[in-house]
Amino acid sequence: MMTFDERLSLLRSQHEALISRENCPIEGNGVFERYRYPVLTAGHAPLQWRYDLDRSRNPWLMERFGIHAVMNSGAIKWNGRYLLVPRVEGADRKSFFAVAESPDGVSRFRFWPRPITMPEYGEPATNIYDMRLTAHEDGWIYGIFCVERKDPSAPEGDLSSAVASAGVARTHDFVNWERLPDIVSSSQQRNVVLHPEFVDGKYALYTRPQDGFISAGSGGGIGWALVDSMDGAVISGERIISRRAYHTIKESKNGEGPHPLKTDKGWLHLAHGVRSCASGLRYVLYMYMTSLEDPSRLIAEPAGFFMAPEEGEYVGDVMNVLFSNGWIADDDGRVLIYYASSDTRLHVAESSVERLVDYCLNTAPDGLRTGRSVEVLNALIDSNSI
Ligand code: BGC
Ligand code: BMA
Repeated sequence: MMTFDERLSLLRSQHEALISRENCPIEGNGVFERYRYPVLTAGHAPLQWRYDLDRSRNPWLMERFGIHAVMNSGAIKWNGRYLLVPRVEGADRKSFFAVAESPDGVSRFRFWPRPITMPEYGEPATNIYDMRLTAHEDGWIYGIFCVERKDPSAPEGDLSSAVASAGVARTHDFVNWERLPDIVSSSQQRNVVLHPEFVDGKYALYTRPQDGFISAGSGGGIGWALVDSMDGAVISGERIISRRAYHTIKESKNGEGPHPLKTDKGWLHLAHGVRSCASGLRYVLYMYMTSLEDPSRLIAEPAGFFMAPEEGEYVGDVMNVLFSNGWIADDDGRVLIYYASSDTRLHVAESSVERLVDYCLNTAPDGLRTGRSVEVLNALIDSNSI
């Protein structure tokens, strides 16, 4: 085994090489380009989070706090800085939030010195994850995230039933967070997202009603609800705007990703869709658009997935999963899409508002049966043979 000094210098040089690595785009399908390297991994966590660096207390320079994964991340461009607020998961399966910053949005992300200490609300959470960031026109930056607690009504011996609700916190600096009451809803809520603008003078939420902790049950899909205040938000009545359907990529569940982007053709949405198969739940990303006049009115939804796992993305802690809860629309029109693979690492893909709108408006919707898909394909072939 190496000496303490040798190990420390190796760890430092490997860490520095990882967090200062440049990234590069890979040509793709014309809709977006994936970047070669993940933007955040467990290895990006600062050494002082993982090791006691004192030689007398830790002569073997052992890891004292295991970081297992860095994934599903909120994203924002804030005062010209590219910030991510990912779900960082320890070896103990608890996740927490931390802030990482990059000069260009695609490489060299570095964590701020400490994780976010999120104030509790009510019964302390067992776990928190998947923050959606919204710079709202009321002047606050909100983070809405899933708060998970053990189901108090689970029978004795059932140690996995849980209750998911939406936690709310707001900040002006990403260090100090004011925790507001969890959103009150008659159903469990895991994927709640705050729309950036007032609608009819109210706060607008994308919701995802579900009957149980895992199963959507009678929950029809991504919902829309208006609430009077974020300080004690109560969801009373949701309208489903992106429905689940039989034999689609969102047969089992779906959920809004980050808040939608405003374009001159409508609101551009990124979401995840889930289906059940022999290898478990398969999570892919899809897109849809809603109207500028009424952000709850669907105007376009291309068939199938926008992004699905590829190659190494399939492998990780929870296989066959792509998940996104953060994107940044930059001043030059490019869109940086932060997506995690298999609950393990965080990647970036690049597109533009113009391209994503073209994708949504010019890709055929799902005809919901195989015969219609062949009609769409034949029409494309016909137009190419003229
Ligand atoms: C996990 C989440 C997962 C959820 C539903 C939670 O316990 O932390 O990653 O989405 O269960 O499977
Ligand atoms: C959950 C999500 C994510 C996770 C996914 C796959 O429903 O909220 O946290 O990425 O399952 O495990």
